[in-house]
Amino acid sequence: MEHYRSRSPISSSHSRPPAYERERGGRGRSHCENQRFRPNNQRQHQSESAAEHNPLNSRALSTRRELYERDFPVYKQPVEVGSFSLDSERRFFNDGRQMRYYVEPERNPNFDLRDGYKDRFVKRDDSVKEKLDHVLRWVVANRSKLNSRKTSASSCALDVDFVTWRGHLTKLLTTPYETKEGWMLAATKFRGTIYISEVETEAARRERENRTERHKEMMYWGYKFEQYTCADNVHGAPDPGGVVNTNEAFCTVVQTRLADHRLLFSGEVDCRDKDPGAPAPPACYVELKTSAEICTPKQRSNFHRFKLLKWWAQSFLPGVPRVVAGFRDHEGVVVSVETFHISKISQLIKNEYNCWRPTVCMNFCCDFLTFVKQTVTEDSPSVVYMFSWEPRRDVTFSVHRDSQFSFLPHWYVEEMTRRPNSHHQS
Ligand code: 0WD
Ligand code: CA
Repeated sequence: MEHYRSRSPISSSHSRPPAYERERGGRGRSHCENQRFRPNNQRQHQSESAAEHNPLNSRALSTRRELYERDFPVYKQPVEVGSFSLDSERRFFNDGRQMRYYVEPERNPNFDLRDGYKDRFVKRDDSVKEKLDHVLRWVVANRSKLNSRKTSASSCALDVDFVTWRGHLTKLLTTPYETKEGWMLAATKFRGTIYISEVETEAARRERENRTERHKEMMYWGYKFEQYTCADNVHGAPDPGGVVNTNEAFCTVVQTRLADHRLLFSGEVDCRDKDPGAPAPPACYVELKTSAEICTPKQRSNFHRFKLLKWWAQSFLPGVPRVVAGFRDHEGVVVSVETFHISKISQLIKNEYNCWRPTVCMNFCCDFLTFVKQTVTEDSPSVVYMFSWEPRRDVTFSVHRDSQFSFLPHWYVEEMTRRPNSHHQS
């Protein structure tokens, strides 16, 4: 099968820790300052392989890691352009009312994560597929912030190439290393912007419908840890006696650029630093995680190779600088708490044999988005290009017109088709 390669120049293959591009308009800036340290043989190999394939004829995209071992692509420092909240009944609010504040726990807190599972837990109905709806509601309410500044009369209604959830991008970043779960991503071009929304695979639906009682309870543990470490108010304290309701969410909306792809995406944020001197969002945000305690070298290695990959990808994308992890035993008791700085994770894993590399994740995502741009040519809200991937296969796509897969709601299409002036703001 053919594989697709980006036409972007492959400038060098040295590894360097991922960093955000801070300069404005830094697109043309060389990111090869350390070129003299670059191993030449790899560059040679990659240039040849890039020349062998004609991207314009590509119907599939390879996910083989070795194809993405090149220089780290430009990834601009993500900028928060807004936020929204979902309340206990999953209602949308164009504000930060669900923001929570991180309260640092003891190093060995003995939190009981099983507490309240039976009697103080309201679980979101995950058979309800919300698709991009909340993000689109935010776009409609904040349209003026996003309108193209240079060419207000251009065909591009929004000043971005892609709109999606952060979680979908996380899946793309981890794809070259994923061996178990495939994905389906639906893409629709509307007024020059491509919207990407996940579709649940058959395998994922079966998994969801056949979860064991133990698995369901363990899914609660992560939310319970949040309750032990978050306060609703800046001067407040956590309330472990309260109800855990997974309908509630605070989501950041960030804008950034990956190579020549302008991205707008939203991600759920667990909490923020409560210090008034903390940096502005997203740098003040804290991601909370739970994980099984690490007792053996094998467990440590698996933690580095699999868990830290997912944690890194999820937080690196929106520029969340740290993850606070609660390590729990088999009974769901948090025995220790540790902070991981996203910028230090690549150092932490560097001695791990055959481990993941941030540059592979970012280059694959970048090439996937290029592939999507080349494929998704028809600009119509009811046309869906379905990109599908299964482990050990290439990414392929199929086209669907006016099908069950169409995901841009009528209210969104109508609102965005109106002239900007006729838009009444609340
Ligand atoms: O319906 C779907 N297939 C999806 C819905 C897939 C992915 C996301 N979502 C929606 C949900 O409405 C959720 O509120 O996106 C929101 C979160 O978006 P995200 O930040 O892009 O998603 P992700 O990075 O995968 O997850 C962040 C957090 C999770 O925390 P952990 O620490 O476990 O990664 O969002 C929560 C969860 O707490 N979360 C969800 N909440 C409700 N429904 C879902 C979901 N399907 N997925 C993750
Ligand atoms: Ca979390």
